[in-house]
Amino acid sequence: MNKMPTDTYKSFKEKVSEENYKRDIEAVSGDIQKLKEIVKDKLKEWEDFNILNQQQKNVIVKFLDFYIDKIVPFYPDDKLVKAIYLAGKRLLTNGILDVVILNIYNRIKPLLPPVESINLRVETDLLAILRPYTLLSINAEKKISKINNNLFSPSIKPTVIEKFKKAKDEHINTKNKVIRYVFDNLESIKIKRASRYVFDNLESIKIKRASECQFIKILDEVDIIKDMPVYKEIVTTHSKFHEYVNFIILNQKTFTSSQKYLLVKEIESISLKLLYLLNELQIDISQSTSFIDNLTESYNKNVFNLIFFQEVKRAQRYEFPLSIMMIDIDNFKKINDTYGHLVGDEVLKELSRVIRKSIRKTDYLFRFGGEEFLILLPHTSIENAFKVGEKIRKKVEETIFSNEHLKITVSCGLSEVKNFDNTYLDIEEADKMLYVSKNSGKNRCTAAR
Ligand code: GH3
Ligand code: MG
Ligand code: MG
Repeated sequence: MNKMPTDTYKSFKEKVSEENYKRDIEAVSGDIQKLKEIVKDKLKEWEDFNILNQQQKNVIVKFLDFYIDKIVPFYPDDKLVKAIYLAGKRLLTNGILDVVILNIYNRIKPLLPPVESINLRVETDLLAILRPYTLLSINAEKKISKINNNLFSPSIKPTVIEKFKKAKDEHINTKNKVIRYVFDNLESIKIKRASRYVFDNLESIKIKRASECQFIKILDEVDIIKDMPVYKEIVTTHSKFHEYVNFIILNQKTFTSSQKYLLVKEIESISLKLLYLLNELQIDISQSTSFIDNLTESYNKNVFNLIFFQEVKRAQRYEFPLSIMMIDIDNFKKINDTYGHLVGDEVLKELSRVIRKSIRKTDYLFRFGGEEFLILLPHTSIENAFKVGEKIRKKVEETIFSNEHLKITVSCGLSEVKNFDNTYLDIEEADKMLYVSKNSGKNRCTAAR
């Protein structure tokens, strides 16, 4: 999938040849150097610039400096187009609103030398810079998932896409609630926008920690994202959003209306960044779904060796324990035979959810065989892994599965990685322990000690 805005430059290249462009640039090269200085000075007077936080200001200054100096004088080739696109992405991830960029552009435009080809070029660049923002729009987003679905096989599961959508809706809803809360009874365009959503009552805005937020809880149901760098960034950005909101709730009475306006801008920009990152995450997922078991959304066997190897090396190097747990459903054949495979599948799906809730974010859940799971527990001794196993076993025992209200039990076998030169032995050991559990009555955990 090509997100690069090369198409944007097509009409520019049709209108302006490289030769002519070079000639024009040469004629005004002094003006362009001067432009850099003028912009730097004028920037400080612009209202849209001054409402940005320090980090955002730095990003803009650096960008303009780089842009005028290193990008504008050259005829755009693929490398330049990519650089411009990445710059746009950077502005977006820093939560700088597209209106701010447009306003700055509108102020730079009259400062440019009055040469048609250069003006056309800068205009084309603006479109390229705004491309990542366009990708954010809902329609484009739908298109992205569709394209990804066709490109990568197996594709993102519809349930994962649903979860993302749910998480986004949840966040947008909260954000709009907060904005309404900030404005309280002030007339504003923002309120009109926000009122498209249903608000139960404004009092429902409470101090909430980010980790308690439904947004994160929904995302946490997607096992595969926790190792992705973008996910970590989402968690950080989301925490920032909550810190901000809590600050607003605590100080609401003291804000003046112009302060409120700035607060809303800030909230909008953090939100924008969050939505953008979610989009990125969705793309990352679609590219790695071949490692994911479609039914249970846990890792599949393909990726086990890779992760296991890495974790074993880490455990050996930093000398921390690493445990393996095998889980197998007891008498699962009977469930399939009695209620059919679809019900069996549902049980598998729910079981993986139950397991995931009982393990750490740093643990790995693999679907190892049909109804057999393997959990890798870094930083966990066999004693502690046994406790986790018991926790899972009891939770499964208490859970009612599927619409058929089924009860199931599981057996576990555990081992700790000891044979660093031949770790296969340790997996085999866990398997043996599972066998012991099965042979001594099932619904139990056995650890190799
Ligand atoms: P035990 O307690 O000894 O484990 O008995 P069991 O019936 O669970 O026996 P076993 O582990 O040998 O059986 C595995 C069964 O799991 C066979 C098959 O019917 C079922 N199974 C395997 N993969 C799937 C799947 O993807 N979906 C469904 N519905 N069933 C599966
Ligand atoms: Mg079984
Ligand atoms: Mg089995």
